[in-house]
Amino acid sequence: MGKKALITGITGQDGAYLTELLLSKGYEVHGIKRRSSLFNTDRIDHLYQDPHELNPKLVLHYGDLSDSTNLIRIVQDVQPDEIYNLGAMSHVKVSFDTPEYTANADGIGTLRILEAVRILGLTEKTKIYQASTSELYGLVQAVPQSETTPFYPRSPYAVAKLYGYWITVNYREAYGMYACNGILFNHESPLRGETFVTRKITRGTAKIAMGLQDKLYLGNLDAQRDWGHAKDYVEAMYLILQQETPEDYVIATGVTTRVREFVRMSFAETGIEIEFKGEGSDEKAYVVSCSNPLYQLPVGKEVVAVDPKYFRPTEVELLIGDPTKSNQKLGWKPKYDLAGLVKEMMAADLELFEREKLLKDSGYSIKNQYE
Ligand code: NDP
Ligand code: GDR
Repeated sequence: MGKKALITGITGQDGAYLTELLLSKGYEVHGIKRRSSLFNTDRIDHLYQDPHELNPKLVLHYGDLSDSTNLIRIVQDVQPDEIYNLGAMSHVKVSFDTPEYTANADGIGTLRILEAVRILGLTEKTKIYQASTSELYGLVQAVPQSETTPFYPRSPYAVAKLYGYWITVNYREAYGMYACNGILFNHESPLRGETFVTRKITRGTAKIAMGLQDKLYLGNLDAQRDWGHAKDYVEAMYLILQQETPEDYVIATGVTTRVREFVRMSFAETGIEIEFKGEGSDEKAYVVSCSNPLYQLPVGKEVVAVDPKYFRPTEVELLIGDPTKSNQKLGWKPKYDLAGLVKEMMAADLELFEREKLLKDSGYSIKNQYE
């Protein structure tokens, strides 16, 4: 019989790619989705089967990481071989607005998963993957950051994830559970949430190039991130649970890039060259040339400006991961580089807004959604 996996956060970016991967490996996949007033399964709808079919390979359960009774019941029903705990309030800036909720879902939520497995007597059977993060490193202590670099979290999100990290280590040591942290650096894709910086940039760039948006407002353009592709990173999650012994791993590309450069690369995908001028809150980017006849903007047009409302009370300035351990022990290597990632994200967003452009060109008024 094939293995059973339970994924919290199945409706998110990573949940969708991981579900696709595990289904392709013959797993029966169970996912926990939250009740919401609108449909929230867009990212996995293409994988979903009619629940009335016999033995569906993908099963969704209503639930929430803040409800331990619900988690215990689901783990009891499913009896999973592997649990991937991806559910979280995952937006760093928003965690400053909702710190208590973030601690509950991201910190105590991890404890609830571990306890469910322990209470149900599944410690020998069920392996657990905890979605830990490079945000744990926070204020730079050393670079590149590896499994042994000290943590210094800089947001309520990162502090909640710090609890999740250590409670996972503690349950492994105290109860002999196969429970591991993947310390994943930023990973993006066309499925990335619209308010994270890369997707905000590729969406904004596509809309500006098509004449659907005037300008893109961003925060700290100097921040440096080690960006990979989510498709590569879910492979690592799977590998972490297939080892002889449970251990923690850094998953990263080892290359870091500034937000400003990500913006420049995105515009370049439309044939629009831009240049940045000014400093701090006064920095702006202007059009220098347009080589693609489809995307013509006036030379000198201001396309990017800084809005300090996107600054964070405490920022993580520099992340660059050292993936040596995962390269060597897991045999994991990313297939995408940053150029390939930007190309794929831009192509997807240009296609997404093609329909909107057609409507606009036909005289329909378009409602803009800004972040
Ligand atoms: P997303 O924000 O795309 O997805 C988060 C998922 O968690 C969604 O399915 C969301 O549901 C669900 N969720 C939120 N709150 C709760 C809750 N209280 N109970 C149950 N489910 C909840 O994140 P990603 O897919 O990008 O990231 C996956 C995990 O990896 C997260 O834990 C994140 O913190 C962590 N991580 C992400 C990195 C990245 O660069 N992407 C890097 C390192 C770690 P809904 O769809 O209803 O909102
Ligand atoms: P991050 O991702 O905080 O690293 O967390 P995000 O894309 O939100 O920010 C990256 C950097 O870009 C700067 N920035 C902006 N960010 C946003 N969202 N919006 C803006 O307008 C903007 N302008 C500049 C930020 O200040 C920051 O320095 C992500 C999440 O997926 C976490 O869940 C995960 O743990 C980490 O990555 C690794």
